[in-house]
Amino acid sequence: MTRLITVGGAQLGPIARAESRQAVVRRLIDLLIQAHERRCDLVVFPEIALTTFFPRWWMEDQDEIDSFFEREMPGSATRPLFEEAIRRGIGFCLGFAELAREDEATRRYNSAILVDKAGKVVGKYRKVHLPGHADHRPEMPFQHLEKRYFDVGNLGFNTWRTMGGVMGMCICNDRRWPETYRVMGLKGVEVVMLGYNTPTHVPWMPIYDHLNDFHNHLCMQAGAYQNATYVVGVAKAGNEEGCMLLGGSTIVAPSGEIIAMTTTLGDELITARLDLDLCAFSKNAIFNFAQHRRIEHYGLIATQTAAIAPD
Ligand code: CDT
Repeated sequence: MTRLITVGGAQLGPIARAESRQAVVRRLIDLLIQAHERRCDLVVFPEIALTTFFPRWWMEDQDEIDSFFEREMPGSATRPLFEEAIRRGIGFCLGFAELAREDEATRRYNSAILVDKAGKVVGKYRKVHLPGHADHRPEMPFQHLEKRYFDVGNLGFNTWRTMGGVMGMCICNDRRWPETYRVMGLKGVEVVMLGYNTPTHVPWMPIYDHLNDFHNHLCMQAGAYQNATYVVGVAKAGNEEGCMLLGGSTIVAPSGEIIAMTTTLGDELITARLDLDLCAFSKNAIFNFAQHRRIEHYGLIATQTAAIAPD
């Protein structure tokens, strides 16, 4: 029997710094309702989907910083989203800034959760690759202070068997690293879900500005193809508080082909019907380890890797 699921990518336009959680959640619910009307089983929201992308500002007041973080999920502002999703029987993946208590210490993560059709949080991911800088750069038109505000994710790259498939998550900059997909690929992933906030201009490294769209799609298409998985990459897009954010949210098939893509820089839903058996086909044919990569090759690769490893 063919395993088919329908997924949505719910791109968000800009979120103003002053926009309330309640107003943002209403936008998310609107997109979720559209996704339900288009028969989605699951909808993917962007990275830090509940507030503006606050790491662009240097802040020193801890209360101000913490006002961008969620202490519980769902909390009072996000509960309506969970309730609407349960009512409609639709799962979702949501990126947010997480404030957690671990070993009696406060930690802050750039996180995403996977919520099943019954409203249960079945998976959590905390961003591993935190881009930008930790020092104050007031001369820049905007900053990217993820290294200042977040701890490095401590949950690894996992997969979850839920909603008819093997699901995985990563966040924004993670998508540029082949290991991200590889680790999930080795755990059988069939749908990688990720959100991003990607400035179209990086003030301290403008050399690749003109290639932003290309690199965005290049890494997701390569990750999908080489690991025989679908990838759903969803942007927060448009001019957010003077910082232009890339759009181009896409759904990529295991063939590496883009099968859906947004055409605006605003709130916009894309959908695609995924045939998860296509993943199984590629994993068992083109990328079949047992058939195509004999064990002595691992020894060779290990030797070469050891030879170039730094001291
Ligand atoms: N949010 C995020 O990870 N953005 C980065 C761009 C950072 S520019 C310093 C990305 O890789 O898209």
